[in-house]
Amino acid sequence: MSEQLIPFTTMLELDSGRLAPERELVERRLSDMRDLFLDGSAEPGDPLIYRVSGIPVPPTNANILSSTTVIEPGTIGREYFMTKGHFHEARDRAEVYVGFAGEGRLVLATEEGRHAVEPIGPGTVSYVPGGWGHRSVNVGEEPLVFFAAYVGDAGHDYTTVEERGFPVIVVRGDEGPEVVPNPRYRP
Ligand code: M6P
Ligand code: ZN
Repeated sequence: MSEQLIPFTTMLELDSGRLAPERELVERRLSDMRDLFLDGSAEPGDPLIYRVSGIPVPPTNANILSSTTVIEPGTIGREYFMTKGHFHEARDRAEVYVGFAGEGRLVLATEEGRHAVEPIGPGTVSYVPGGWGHRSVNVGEEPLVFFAAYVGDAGHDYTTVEERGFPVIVVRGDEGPEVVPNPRYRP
């Protein structure tokens, strides 16, 4: 056994997603992910899109990494605010998402081009199997708050998503959110 951890507890504020103590906070603004939105370069501002607050442990396959994510409400063009999205570097590593507040979608895709869209909201527990890239999208008017836990050595591969995109995107339609084919997807 490499490192013996001591048990610890973190308080999670369900509405805001805030963790106490806050150990590892990452903020993503539009400027960190402009090319991931269809109309990202046409948007003059640099809004805060989301925050990820992590509970760090040694990133080994014996540990479970976890974090809360808070995505602000809003759109870039018609496309809802979303996370960058990633595959796990270790492709077979799985993840669990638990929704707390707001209304969202979990967009998943395999490298073979299959896709799935699952709901995220208070009480949703979603399983992300190995091999499925994942991105979350806030389709509501309030912040979307969820918790995620994954195998510690999973790693984040952002390049595959930057280069190929997801097969579908989620946009604001006349009667609410619509899942439409991504015109820039490269199979
Ligand atoms: C969830 C988890 C994290 C991830 C975060 C934001 O909390 O899947 O591992 O970092 O969402 O997503 P991304 O890394 O794609 O920006
Ligand atoms: Zn993941």
